[in-house]
Amino acid sequence: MTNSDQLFARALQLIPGGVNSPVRAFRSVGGAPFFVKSARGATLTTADDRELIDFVCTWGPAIHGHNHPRIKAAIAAALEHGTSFGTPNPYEVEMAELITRFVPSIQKVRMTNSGTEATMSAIRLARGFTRRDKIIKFSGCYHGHSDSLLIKAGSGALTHGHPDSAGIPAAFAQETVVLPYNNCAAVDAAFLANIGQIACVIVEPYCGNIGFIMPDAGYLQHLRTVTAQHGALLIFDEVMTGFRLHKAGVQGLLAEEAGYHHAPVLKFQSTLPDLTCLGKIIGGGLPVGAFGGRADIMDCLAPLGPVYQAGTLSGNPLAMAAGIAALKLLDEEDPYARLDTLGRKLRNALLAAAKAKGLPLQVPQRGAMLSAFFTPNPVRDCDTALAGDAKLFAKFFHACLAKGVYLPPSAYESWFLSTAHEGAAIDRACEVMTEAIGSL
Ligand code: KE4
Repeated sequence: MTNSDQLFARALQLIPGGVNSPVRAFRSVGGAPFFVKSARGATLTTADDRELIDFVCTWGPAIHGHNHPRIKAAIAAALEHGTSFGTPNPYEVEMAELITRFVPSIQKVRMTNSGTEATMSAIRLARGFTRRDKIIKFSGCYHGHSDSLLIKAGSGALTHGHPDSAGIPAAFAQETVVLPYNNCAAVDAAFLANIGQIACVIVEPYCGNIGFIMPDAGYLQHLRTVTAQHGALLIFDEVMTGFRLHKAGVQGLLAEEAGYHHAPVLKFQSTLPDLTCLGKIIGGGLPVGAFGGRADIMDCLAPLGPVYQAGTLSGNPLAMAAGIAALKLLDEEDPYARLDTLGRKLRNALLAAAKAKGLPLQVPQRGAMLSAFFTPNPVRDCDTALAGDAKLFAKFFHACLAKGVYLPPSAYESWFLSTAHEGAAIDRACEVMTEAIGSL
C-alpha cells in the first residue's frame, strides 16, 4: 500500500468518504484521492513524493502559486503577535481598504470565514433590505452549501448527483427560484410571475462550478436592468472570479469591455452589482470570505441595522495578513494578461490535440480559468455542460494524472492557472494533455 492508500484507509474510518469536502473524493472520476504533504509554486508533492503540476490551485486561492514567499512571510510576521484576538485588528482595516479600492462597487465590506458564509449572509441581507423572501439562482451555479442556495447547485453537488441536497425543508426550497443560466427570457418571466416577491438574483457572473461557462454578451447587463426594474438586488458571487479574472473581478472586465478604464463608479453603473461575494484569493490560502457593496444596504447589518451576521474568526489577523499580501502582489504584478496567455496556450494545445484525434471538444477559457467538455456543442448552461461525455473526461483526467498533471477530479469544475505555471510547467502540461488526448 502507498502512503496515500494508508492515509485514505485511516481517513475512511473517521471522516465521511475520507474527505473534508466531497469534491476531493475522486468519486466521479474513479480511483482514490492522493494525499499531499507539501506544495510550492505550480507543484504539489504527494505523501509518496510524487510531484504533480497542479491545475486545482486549492480551488482558486493560489493565483500566485502555492506557498509564495511573500504570503508565507506575511503569515509568519502576523503569527509573531498571535493568531486571533476576538477584537478589531489593524489588518481588517487594511483589507477593507484594499477590497474597496480594487472593486469600485464595494463601498462597505464585511469579512467572513468562507464563501458559503459570504453568500448566505448576502442573501439574508438582501431579504432584510427588500423585505422580500424569494431569491433567484441559476441551475448549476454553486454558491456554497447554505440551505437556500443548495438547490440545483453545481460543483460537488452536481458531481455527486445531488444538486438538490437532502435535508433542506421544502419550505426553504420553495423560496428559491432556479432558472437556466444565459436565458434572459426565463429571468423576465420569473419576475413577472413573482411581482414584488424577489429579493435578489445571485449569479456566478462567469460560472466556475459547472465547469467554466461564460455569459452571453449582454446577459449580465440584462440581469442588472431587470433587477433594477423590479426593485430586486443583483448579487455577483465572485468568490471564485474575484481578483482572478481582473483586479475588480468580472465587474472590472465588464467595465473594460464597455470602454471604461479606471473609471469612476458611476460611469459603468450598467453592470455594477448591488452586492458582491468574495473569498479564496483574499485569504491567501487561509479560511476567508467577504461580502460587500452599496453602503445603504451594508448599513442594514448588525450592529448598525436589523440584519444579524457574525463570526468568531471573521477578519482574523492571519487570514487578513495572507490576503493582504496576495492582493498587494496582484496590485504590483497585474498578472492578468500573462495569465490569459497561459490559458490560451493550454486551450490551443487541447483543441489541436482533439482535432488531430477527431474528438469533439469545447474549451471555454478566459484568463486563468478554463475547462474541457467532450461535446461537439458550445457549452453555455448546465444542460449543455451535462451533455458532455463525463466518462471520457474521467479517462482524460487519469491519463493526465498518470503523467504528472492534476486536474480537478470532476468534469464540472473550472481549472485554475497561477503565475507559477509560466515556463516549464505550462509547456510540460501542454505536452502531457496532448499525449493524454491522443491516448483516448
Ligand atoms: P467555500 O464555502 O467553499 O469557501 O465557498 C463556497 C463557494 C461560493 N461561491 C462560489 C462561486 C464557489 O466556487 C464556492 C466554492 N467553490 C468550490 C469549488 N468548486 C470549493 C471547493 C470545495 O467545495 O471543496
